[in-house]
Amino acid sequence: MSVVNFMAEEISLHEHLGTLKRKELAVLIYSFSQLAIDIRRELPHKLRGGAHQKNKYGEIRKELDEWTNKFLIEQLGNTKLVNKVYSEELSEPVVLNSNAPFFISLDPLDGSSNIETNNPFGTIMGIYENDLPIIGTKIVAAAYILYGPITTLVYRAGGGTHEFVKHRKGNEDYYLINENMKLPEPGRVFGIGGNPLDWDGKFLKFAKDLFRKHKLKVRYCGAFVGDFSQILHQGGFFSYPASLSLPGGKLRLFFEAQPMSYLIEGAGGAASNGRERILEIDSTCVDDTTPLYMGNKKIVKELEDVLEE
Ligand code: AFP
Repeated sequence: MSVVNFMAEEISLHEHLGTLKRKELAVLIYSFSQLAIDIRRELPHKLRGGAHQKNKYGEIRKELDEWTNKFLIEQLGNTKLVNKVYSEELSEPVVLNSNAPFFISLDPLDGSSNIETNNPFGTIMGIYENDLPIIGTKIVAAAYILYGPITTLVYRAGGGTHEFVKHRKGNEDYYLINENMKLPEPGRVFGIGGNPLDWDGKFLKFAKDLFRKHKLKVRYCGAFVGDFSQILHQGGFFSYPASLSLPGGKLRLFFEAQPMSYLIEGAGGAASNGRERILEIDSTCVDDTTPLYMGNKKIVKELEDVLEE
């Protein structure tokens, strides 16, 4: 991984995106980064918002979920680059501009159950040139924002996976901190969602081996973006597995798994549903969920072998 000292050699997101051949893609990702700055500003005012109705997955929506969803869709419409938006929060897609080049999958506030406890959460966006549902290998770009103690943005648009930080007061740009990221080998941490008593025996044994054999330490924050960031920086394994009560997993294929799998592959990692690469799942329903196993290639391969036995 090439680590850039941003004090000595500042490369802004704007400059970095300027190297993309597809200028419209650069504008869309940059607009997304700017919307996240507005979202971040709103967080203190809406943190205590009460629960409203349920989303299509039966989960309670927070005030901030609703606001972020509405804000992002309206503002993405203003870019005139987005044809249709599919959001985790909406039952139906929203057509913004039927002549525009991009189709978007959006998880407006990933990890919103962390709002109350003031733990990290984020926003995930997948960018496509074709309407959804579509096989993940056709994804054109993906980006996420992590609203942690600092705001970071990770994007990939065909090449490597890069990380930026919004670090200067009064300056509305982000600056490169990690270019062409590579998952460290061997990995150091793992996080697994769900209830071990609800896991298949083979997966439970595999999880114990992450301690016993691979000597990984547990890190789980309950927001995919936060857990993903730990694996991206420290290497290891993240999973929200198939379980007895949720054989199809919990995480959403198009809103969470596909964009993040594209990002981890860009950093030399792998992502699987236990049998096949996430990016090769041929789904016909945009609301599908999937078991998800991602991280260092060797560990993901080992997991697939264990589940196949
Ligand atoms: P919410 O957005 O409803 O909090 O769900 C977040 C999420 O989809 C993903 O970000 C986490 O990895 C996972 O769910 C956490 O689930 P648990 O609360 O069951 O650990």
